[in-house]
Amino acid sequence: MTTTAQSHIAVDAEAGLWRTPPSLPPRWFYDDRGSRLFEEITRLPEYYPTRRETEILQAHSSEIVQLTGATTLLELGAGTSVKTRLLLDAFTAGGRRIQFVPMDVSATVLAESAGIIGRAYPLVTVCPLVVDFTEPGAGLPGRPGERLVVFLGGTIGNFDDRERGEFLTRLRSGLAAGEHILLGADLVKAPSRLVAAYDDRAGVTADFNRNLIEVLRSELDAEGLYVDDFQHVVRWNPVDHRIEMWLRARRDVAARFRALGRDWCLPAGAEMLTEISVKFRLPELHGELQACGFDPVQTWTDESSDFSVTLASVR
Ligand code: SAH
Ligand code: AVI
Repeated sequence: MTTTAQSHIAVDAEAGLWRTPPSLPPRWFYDDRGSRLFEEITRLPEYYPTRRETEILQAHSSEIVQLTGATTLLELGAGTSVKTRLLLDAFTAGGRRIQFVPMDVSATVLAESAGIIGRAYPLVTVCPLVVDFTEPGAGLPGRPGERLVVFLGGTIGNFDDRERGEFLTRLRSGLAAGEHILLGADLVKAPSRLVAAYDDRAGVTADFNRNLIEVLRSELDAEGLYVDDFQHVVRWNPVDHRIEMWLRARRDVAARFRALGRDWCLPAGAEMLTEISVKFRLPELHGELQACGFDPVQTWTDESSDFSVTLASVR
């Protein structure tokens, strides 16, 4: 990771690790190994969101393109942009040239996918940006009036209610009236399916979760901090309709972060909150969008109504 990333993780660790319960923002999952593990997650039999969202985009990308008329596609938390290629296909179908700006904190994944997409799409000018979409003041590139901001994968669910409101409001303020966003959001369903999607039999999500300990260890120069001391725990929280991922200490943890000059103790059985993944009901999601300055234009779901993609215009 870069020096900037190191100083950021120090700030986030100081703010989160000594709280009750301890927590860290999910962006720290995505070092090179974490990004590769996420890619593996998207192919797991239990993890339906990627397949469902792909189905929706396969069926409706042309319609989405017609409804927006955008010439610049900005993608937040783009990752490998595999699904986004369905939109790029539709945008360039008539020989139209467009600009594509994938944005992500993971510089390696971004550089790789920008190269692949640039070679595959001669009509697309690819301008990758390493950016943290939670940072205030990170403006949106591209010419106002012609942009579509794409936020796929259900990553909007990784914010809590307050963070989501702040994020959408800031996104709105960076866009011009009449521009569009395309938002992928996972939907409420049977808790057993939800828990299985985050606690897969092969243990890939457990490795993804526990990788956070390795990121903390290496980025903050920790001693006494071991991945094997932590157990992956997944719970459905019915009150906040969200999946929660935790790491539970298997034994007393007594670590020292040399980069912070601080000790971190976690008694056996204590837990750290590593990720929330909110699942939505469409009327509520539409209400939130409206409250933040977006008018929902259309929502598509897959045949089983597992996942949703909403196009909304900026008011
Ligand atoms: N959009 C892809 C990837 C989703 S995984 C898909 O639908 O499959 C979440 C992605 O968001 C990862 O690539 C991760 O690196 C990125 N990410 C997480 N937090 C971020 C942040 N704060 N700012 C920018 N990107 C972030
Ligand atoms: C990126 N985000 C939408 C994923 C999710 O489903 O919340 C991250 C993830 N965490 C565990 N599995 C996948």
